[in-house]
Amino acid sequence: MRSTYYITTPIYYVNDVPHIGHAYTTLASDVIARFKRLDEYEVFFLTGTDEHGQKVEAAAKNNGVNPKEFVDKVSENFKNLLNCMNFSNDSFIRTTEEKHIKSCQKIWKKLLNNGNIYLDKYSGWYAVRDEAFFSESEIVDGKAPSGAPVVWVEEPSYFFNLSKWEKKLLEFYESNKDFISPKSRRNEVISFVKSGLKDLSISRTSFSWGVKVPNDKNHIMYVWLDALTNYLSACEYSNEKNDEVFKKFWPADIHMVGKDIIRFHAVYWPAFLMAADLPLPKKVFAHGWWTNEGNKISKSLGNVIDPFQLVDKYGIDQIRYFLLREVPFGNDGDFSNSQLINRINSDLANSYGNLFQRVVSMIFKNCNEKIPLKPNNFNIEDLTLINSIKNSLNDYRILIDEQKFDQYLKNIWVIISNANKYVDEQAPWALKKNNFERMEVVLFTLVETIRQISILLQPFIPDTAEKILDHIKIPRDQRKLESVGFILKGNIKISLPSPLFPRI
Ligand code: ME8
Repeated sequence: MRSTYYITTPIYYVNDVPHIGHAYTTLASDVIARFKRLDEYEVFFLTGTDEHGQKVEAAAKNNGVNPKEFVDKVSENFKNLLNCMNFSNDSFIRTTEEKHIKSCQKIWKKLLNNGNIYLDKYSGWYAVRDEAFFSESEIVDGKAPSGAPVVWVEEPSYFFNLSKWEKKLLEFYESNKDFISPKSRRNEVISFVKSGLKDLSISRTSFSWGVKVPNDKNHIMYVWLDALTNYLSACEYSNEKNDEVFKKFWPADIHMVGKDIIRFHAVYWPAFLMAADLPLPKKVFAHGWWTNEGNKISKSLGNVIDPFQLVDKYGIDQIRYFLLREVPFGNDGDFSNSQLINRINSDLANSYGNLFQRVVSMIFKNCNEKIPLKPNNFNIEDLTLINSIKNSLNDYRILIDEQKFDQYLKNIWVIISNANKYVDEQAPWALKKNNFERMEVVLFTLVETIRQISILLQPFIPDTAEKILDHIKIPRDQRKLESVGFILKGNIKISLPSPLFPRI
């Protein structure tokens, strides 16, 4: 049986249009999902929209429409982003869907029956922008630690007995060292939990845009309990008739999130799951934050980076490559147009694009428009190049499992650069005159290297990799990871290529 792999992105608030930060998280998840499919996993890749809560309700009001009308409209923008960035999600969940609402109510009942919920009264601070509660001691200069404005809230509320789970959480982190990644985030979460957990308010009564609490019509569920449950809803947690999908995919292999929401995913979520007797996800990865030319990206500063415009201007694969190559995943990154243009010109156009262009053109012009037949007289230089990926395939698997996307790409670009050097050193244009047979071996070696590189690049730059693999006529069923280990047979008719990445 094939192994399964369940990967999720956060579900995005529909109070706003999607920006580069949202595209980034889904892109990283998309690359992992695509890689796992290449490696023959049965993948379930989920994304979606978070449509309840005070923030969304307020945004609807500002737009003069009712919340349902508003969320229907704005969630479409997030769906459009999927196409725009060539994301390969298997499902898109919206928290206003019936099956999600059923799932929230199911987990609520489970928590209640297990004795983990009680009714009391909340009084404290609430930040609508963060959709989070804060105690007096957490307030900095009258604001939430994130800088979000807070309001004082006093209302009847159901509580989840989070404090009871403190020890169990710490034990869980201890025996699952990779649960929270990267390490710096893990330390941050552990010290937060060690500093003492307070019970968590999990219902609101002062507004109504949310999932109703079962058997108490005055309360709606706290939007984060509602939102986190999406990961269960999407794999059919509430389907009472058929639990096969749930059994197959839950627990998730990885929740990909930004560092702003690590606490919800690495503290509250595992506590809810433990309290509901459900298995825990295997990993939460919290990546860093993009700024725009040194400034925090925000609507009020008017510096939101629009992924639709970027793709339109530079191309999908160019943006996909840049975002994951430029900054080590996990670190913060600064978006700079000049850096983007540098990467496109140097890495994509001059290195990879040029390698493909010159090798395929030489073959077209000198070898009767055919990739030469596989030779059997490779020398040591040829073999070094041909085997450089083959012999390190497992390293690429590890890099994906550790979310080291930039390193993965760096490794491939070392091979691309070696291949370009090899062209210069072997000088096939000179061989053409005095050793035609050797020229064929050299060109074969190069096109074989391009084949392997392009197979490995499919998760990152799917359109371009496909163009190349189509161009050299690699059958669709020979583009899996394992196919890297094959070797071209050769004698393949090709056409003259057009440039893959126009210089900017
Ligand atoms: O928090 N840099 O939704 P959200 C990098 N609905 N990533 C960024 C970013 C930036 N500047 N800005 C946003 C929510 N992100 C909840 C999630 S999940 C059960 C509920 C990304 O619309 C990053 O992944 O505010 C961050 O965690 C997420 O968008 C927040 O999206």
